[in-house]
Amino acid sequence: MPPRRSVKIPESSFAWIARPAAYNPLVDQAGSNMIARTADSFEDAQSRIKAGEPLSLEQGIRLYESPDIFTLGELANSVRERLHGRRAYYNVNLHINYSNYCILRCKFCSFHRPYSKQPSNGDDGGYELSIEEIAARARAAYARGATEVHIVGGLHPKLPFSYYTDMCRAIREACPHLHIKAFTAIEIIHFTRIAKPRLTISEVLVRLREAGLDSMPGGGAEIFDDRVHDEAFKTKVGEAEWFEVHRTAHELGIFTNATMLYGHVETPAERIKHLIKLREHQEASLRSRKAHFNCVIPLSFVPDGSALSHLPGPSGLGDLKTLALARLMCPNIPHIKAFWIMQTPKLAQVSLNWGVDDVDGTVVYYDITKREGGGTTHQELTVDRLQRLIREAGCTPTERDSLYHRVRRDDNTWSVEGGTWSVPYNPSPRDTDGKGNSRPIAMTVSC
Ligand code: V47
Repeated sequence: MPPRRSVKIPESSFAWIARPAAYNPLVDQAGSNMIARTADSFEDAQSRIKAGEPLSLEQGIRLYESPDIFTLGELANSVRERLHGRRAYYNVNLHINYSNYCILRCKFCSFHRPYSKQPSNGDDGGYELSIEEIAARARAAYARGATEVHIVGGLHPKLPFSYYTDMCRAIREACPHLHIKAFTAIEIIHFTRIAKPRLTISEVLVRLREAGLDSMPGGGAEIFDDRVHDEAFKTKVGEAEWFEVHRTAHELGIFTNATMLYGHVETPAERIKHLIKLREHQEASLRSRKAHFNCVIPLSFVPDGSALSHLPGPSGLGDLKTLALARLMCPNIPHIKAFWIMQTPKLAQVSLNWGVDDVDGTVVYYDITKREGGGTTHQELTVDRLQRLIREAGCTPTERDSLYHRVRRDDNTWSVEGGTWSVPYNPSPRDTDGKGNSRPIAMTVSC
């Protein structure tokens, strides 16, 4: 193993928006002879990272392929520390998946169910939640101190656009300060088509915002590549539409996130190209739009139950390298999130020293993948457990809201730093560990 080298980056090089005008990361094509042609690109990459300059495709590939994994981790960590010091973010949230009926058949997805005209009584594993049920779940989470509800679902063939606006309105009414982060770009395109009369992306977003939508999650991006698209999610709208939705949202001042689903049929070069496309979009948004991406979330493919279940999925080292590359390739996107539901709490914890600064949140219920929680939808990390994972990694647990403002908790109220209101809540019930120490009752994930 090569010796560990320490990488020091001056505090002042917070240059994550800067980029030389002549730089074009897509000029080079990924290919087998590229690594040989760029023997010195690893060293070049290090100096570019130190200078806060963006990396090329070939430099990204070189870093990914390098056996010097310690230097890769240290480089990614140096960027993370330049942006966030030793802070590691989490939030108190609730995920709601409103329906698993979907008109698409993405091969990586084990969540979707075909819709049948006959009432199924749930025998087909399909479901759709009523607005009342969704509002009740949001209300209960809000009463326990959640600051965010994250809502996504399948592309339902029958529900009208009003279902989605009514959903936002009902939550907004029941929970005035709960941040509603909802609907992937793919769902937004679906809404433009089901609305009667049809609406533009901008019209859909404006109506959702009027109904209470605050920001959008980053799902549905998968891998921006035609070959991968045709092989793994052919019927889904492609990269152009995904970016059009996010561009429109940013123009309207709606902040969004961006994902990358890795570890299925794509190559490392295709991952790095995906990250470069996110960086370029971000650059345009930072330059001329009202909002931008807040974070990149590399999602580790969970093969179980999908049409690609014969694939092994990413290894632990593959997870770490991909998270580190996300940090290094996208220095202009403030946060890199490891979603513990997919990377596992253990790996999310380790990744906090590999470029990651955010581990998402308490989640509570999650139906899209089921790795944790014994195969059930109840997949929850308590705040105590999130904080412990973060502290053990040598970081300072920092509760954030959905837009990365710090959240303050005093007695039984929470407020956002600099905000003008505070929200009362009742923390989750606690029991004792038999030695008189209190502990939260819900604890389904061991780590
Ligand atoms: O769009 C589907 C992916 C996404 C699988 O924005 C899978 O803060 C792994 O986007 N294995 C939904 N991934 C999740 C998502 C997300 C999660 C957490 C935070 C945020 C955020 C966004 O999950 C889907 C798809 O890309 N996905 N199936 C699977 N088998």
